Amino acid sequence: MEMTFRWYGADDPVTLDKIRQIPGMTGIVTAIYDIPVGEAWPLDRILALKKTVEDAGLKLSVIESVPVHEDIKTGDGDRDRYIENYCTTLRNLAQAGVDTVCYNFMPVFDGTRADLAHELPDGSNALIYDEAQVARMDPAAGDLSLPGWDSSYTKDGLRALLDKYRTITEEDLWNNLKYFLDRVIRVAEEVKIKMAIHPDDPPWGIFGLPRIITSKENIERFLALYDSPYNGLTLCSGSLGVTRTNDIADMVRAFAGRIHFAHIRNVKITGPHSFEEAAHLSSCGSLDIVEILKAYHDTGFDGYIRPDHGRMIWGETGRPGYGLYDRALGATYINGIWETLEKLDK
Ligand code: DNO
Repeated sequence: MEMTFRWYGADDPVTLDKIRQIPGMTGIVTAIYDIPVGEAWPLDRILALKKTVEDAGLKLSVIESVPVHEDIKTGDGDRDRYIENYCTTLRNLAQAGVDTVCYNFMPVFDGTRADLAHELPDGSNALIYDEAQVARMDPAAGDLSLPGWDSSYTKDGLRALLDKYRTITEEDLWNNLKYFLDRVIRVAEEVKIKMAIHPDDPPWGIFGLPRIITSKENIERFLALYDSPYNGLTLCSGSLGVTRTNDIADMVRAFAGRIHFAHIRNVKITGPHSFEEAAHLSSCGSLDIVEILKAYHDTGFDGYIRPDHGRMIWGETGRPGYGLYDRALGATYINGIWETLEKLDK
């Protein structure tokens, strides 16, 4: 496996120089953030990003994410043009040496939380999802602040988009996903980019919007939509793991070969549809991180891995979930487990 860290670009208070000092850290996960969703990423912009990362002594390992335009998810409007642009982006990324791309197929909202800075008993702050709190939120009010969301919609634009989704069922979303995969994976195969869909976070419908990448069964269905190693997964333990019926270690074993990117995050389940994000250490949350890593190790995982969201600790401020300190602790914990598994194997 290759250890990586997410970096949000030149504005990220967590700089590449700091990331390089985390033991065992070699790869960067990032994106170009100022190109409107749906437009193709020019090769020179990608090469400039790669140079910035390499000048800092790191490798541009994964793009998270090349976002999918809503017309593709709703299956109307300009979807063919946006798919064409998506393919151009993949071709350009491949030319720059990128081999893994993460994306998601969540309607309108990406990872959704009730509170981005909930204070835990130890004084740290974490992202939490509380069913009752989310039920009181009005997405059309346009005041949602979410960890990984493109918030560039106007209020009217958002309302119109939410209206459009009223008639879109889960089956429609499956069909539109297949339409996308049939066109994009062909190109991914040609240019050798492993596509890695990120599961829905949380893995259930929110605000009346359908979500489909939510469970083992649905992931099996997803993989069968286009049966190719290039049609693969970002297996995010914290997204899927908030539902007790999702057994992450079992999925790692079942989907070996199709998982290209591993997100390691621990979560503490606090109710049927409620959870808090936790420190990576197994005993801090509901997931057995050693079991999960053992499953990756046993199945010969050789893709990219990254510590996922961290809490805000030691007075750090910055992008919720993406501070330096707790994620660096997470990386070190993962490296410790992995080193142990490697030695025990010999
Ligand atoms: C939030 C992240 C998501 C994720 C995308 C992948 O913190 O988990 O924004 O990067 O869904 O496309």
